[in-house]
Amino acid sequence: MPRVMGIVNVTPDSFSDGGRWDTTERAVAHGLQLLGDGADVLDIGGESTRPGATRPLVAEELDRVVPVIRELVAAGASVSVDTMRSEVAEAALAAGARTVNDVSGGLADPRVLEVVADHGATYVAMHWRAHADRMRDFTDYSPDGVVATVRRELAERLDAALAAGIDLGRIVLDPGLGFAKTAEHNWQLLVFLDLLEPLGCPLLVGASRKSFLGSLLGVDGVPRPVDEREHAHAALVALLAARGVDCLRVHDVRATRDALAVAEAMSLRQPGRTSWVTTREDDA
Ligand code: PMM
Repeated sequence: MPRVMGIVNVTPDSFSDGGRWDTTERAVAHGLQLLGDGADVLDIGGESTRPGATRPLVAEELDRVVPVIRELVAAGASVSVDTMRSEVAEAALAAGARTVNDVSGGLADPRVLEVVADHGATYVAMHWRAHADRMRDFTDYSPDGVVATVRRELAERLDAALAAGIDLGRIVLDPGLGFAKTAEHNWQLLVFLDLLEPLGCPLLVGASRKSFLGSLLGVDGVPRPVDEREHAHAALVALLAARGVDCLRVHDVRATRDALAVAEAMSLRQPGRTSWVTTREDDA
């Protein structure tokens, strides 16, 4: 079953949960709650990547994430830092984070790759084309279409990560749902996710609360509000688990765990698996 990465956005302005966990105390409490709900990893971020968002100063981002990372590591969590900046990656790894989740795949600040390589950390490289204030201008995937183009552009980021000295076994790739993508692009990437498998890395998917779910569930062109998309997301989680996705980046860890329990119960009973054969006790 996929690993579950619980999201802790220490930001005032994330689209999904902006402002809810924007002090160290609140963010740590939320991280502990996600751990209790069954998160395998906590992803701590201090920059909103919501379409149209402006970037915080480096010092602001550091102030947001480093104290939270330190406390959650001390509490025994496996921590990832969601950053595109080498200074923040460096400080986060020094504070005990083990993974750098770089939504730009090394494009925003190529030095992130060297920092990750130097620390022997795990690297999540997401497909990305531009910062949040401009990404809506980069949704043209012609002539090859979104799946082939994302695959090619992710392969380039993989090559850059390997060239910087990051081990292949420590690289995770992510199609970057919602980042310079329309709703239709996101669905295409989900349907044809297997086409990214030949790149040879585990795949992470972040669909939680994203606007393509809001528009799917919307009525008369009015999207379903951000905090009412969880049932649809849970359905997607179960489908992705059945497809063998390696990691899911989610806000609601409990709902995700429930969906994974269903997926696992089904998969264990596939014909050919021994647990399909019931015992006397099972029948009782
Ligand atoms: N999405 C967001 C932020 N970070 N990281 C990865 N690897 N993949 C994603 O899809 C992703 C990400 C934006 O969502 P949020 O504002 O709810 O965190």
